[in-house]
Amino acid sequence: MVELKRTRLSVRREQALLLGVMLPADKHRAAKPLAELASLARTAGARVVGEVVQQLKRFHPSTWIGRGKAQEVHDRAKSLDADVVICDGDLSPAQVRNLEKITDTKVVDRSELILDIFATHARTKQARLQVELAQLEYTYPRLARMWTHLSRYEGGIGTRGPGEMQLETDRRLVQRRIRDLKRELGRIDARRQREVKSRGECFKVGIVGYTNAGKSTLMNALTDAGVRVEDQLFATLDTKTRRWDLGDHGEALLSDTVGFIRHLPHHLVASFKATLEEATLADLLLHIVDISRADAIEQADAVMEVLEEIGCRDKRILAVFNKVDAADDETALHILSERFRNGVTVSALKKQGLDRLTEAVVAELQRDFAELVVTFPSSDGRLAAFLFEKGDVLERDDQDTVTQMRVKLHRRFLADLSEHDGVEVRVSDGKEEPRAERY
Ligand SMILES: Nc1nc2c(ncn2[C@@H]2O[C@H](COP(=O)(O)OP(=O)(O)OP(=O)(O)O)[C@@H](O)[C@H]2O)c(=O)[nH]1
Ligand SMILES: [Mg+2]
Repeated sequence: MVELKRTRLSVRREQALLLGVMLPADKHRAAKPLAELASLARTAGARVVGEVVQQLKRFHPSTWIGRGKAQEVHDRAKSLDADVVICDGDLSPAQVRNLEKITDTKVVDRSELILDIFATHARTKQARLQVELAQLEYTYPRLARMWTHLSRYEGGIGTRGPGEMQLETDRRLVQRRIRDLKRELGRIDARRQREVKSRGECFKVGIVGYTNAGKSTLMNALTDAGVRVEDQLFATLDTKTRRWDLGDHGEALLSDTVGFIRHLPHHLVASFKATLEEATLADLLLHIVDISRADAIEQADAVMEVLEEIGCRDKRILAVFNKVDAADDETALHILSERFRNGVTVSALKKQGLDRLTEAVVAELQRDFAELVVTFPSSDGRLAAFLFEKGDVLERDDQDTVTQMRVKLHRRFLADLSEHDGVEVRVSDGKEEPRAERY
C-alpha cells in the first residue's frame, strides 16, 4: 500500500510544478496551454516554479500522463524543489496514487485546486457551507488520512481504532456531516427564495460570465454596490443584489455572482446551485465577456455550457463585451458580435459604453410590457383600480356605461384581465423589435 502524500491539499506557499496534457482537441490553447492553471495556482497562493506539457492522443488510464513522462516529472520536481505537482485536469483517485508514487511528490488535480480557492475565498456562511459540502463529496474521500480533517466534528483522533474500523467511522461521519450540511443549506435556500419572491415585480437582471471577466467592476459601475474587485480568479463567491436606477424607466434589481470556468467541477456546480440560481432567476442575463483575452471565444462558450447545465438555456441573454480599453486585437470581438447579436461593447473600468448598455436593458425591460386599449363596463371599479395600481394609465375615456383606458401593463397581468366580465383588450403597439436572443 502506497503512503499517499495528500494529507492536506492546500497549496498555499508551496512550490508548484504545473503539469498539462495537450489532446488533439486542445490546439487552440497551444500558445499558452497552462496559463489558466498558472493563475489558478497563484490565486490559491502557490508559487509556480515550472511547467511540463505532454502531447497525447488520450490520457493514460493508470498514470494520466505517460509513464516515461511521469519519470521526467519526478526529476523536474526534485531539481526544482517542488512541493506539489498540479495537474490541469481531473484525475481518478488511482491516477493520483500512481502519479504520486512515480513522482514522489504530492499531486493535486484541477478540481481540487479550484475547491481550495473557493475554500479560501468563501466569506458568507452559505458559501462556506457550500464549499465544505463540495469538498466532503469530492476531496475528502481522496485524502490519505481523512480523519484528520474530520476531527473537528468528533472529539480527538486518538480515540479511534485503526484500519477498517477507522475507515467505517470516517465514512459514517462524512455521511452524517453531508446530511447536516444539505439540511442547513436547504434552510438557507428557502429563506433566500422567500427573499427573491418578496422582491416582487421589479425587473431582475443577473450578471454572469467567466471568472475575472469584470462582473463585479460592472456591478460597481452601475450601482454603488461596493463589491470587491480583484485581479484574481473567484474573487466573488456569493451573490449581491442592488437597485439599479434606470432613470425615467424606473429601476431594476442587478445581481452579481460567482464566476464560471471551463469544466467547473461538478460537485461545485451542485453545491453552488443555489448561489448560481440567484442570478439566473433573473428576467435577463448579462453575459460579460472579457474581449481583451485571446481565448475570449472559448471562455464565452464555457459560460454557455455552464448556463445550460444549470438550466438557463431559455433565458434572455444580452452579451456585454467588456475591457474594450485593453483589447488590441478585434478579431474576437468581430466573431463574438456575429454570434451574440445585440451585444454591447463596454469598459466597466473606464465607464465607457454604459449608457448604451442601459438603453439595451431598458429596451429589454420594455418588451415585457404591452400597450393596451382596455374597454370595460364603468361599473367595474375593481378593474379600474387594478389598472391604475399595476399599470401606467396613459389615457382615459369615460362614456355612459363603458370606460376605455390606454394603459402600459406588464404582460404577466394579461391573464388577470380576462377574468373580468365584459372586458375587451386590444394591443395598441404592434411593433416587434429585435430582442435579446434565447439560446
Ligand atoms: N482594462 C480593464 N480591466 C477591467 C475592466 N473591468 C474589470 N477589469 C479588471 O479585471 C479584473 C477582474 O475584475 P472583477 O470585477 O473582479 O471580475 P469578476 O468577473 O467579478 O471576477 P470574479 O468575481 O473573480 O469571478 C480586475 O483587475 C478589474 O480591475 C475593464 O473594462 N477594463
Ligand atoms: Mg466578482
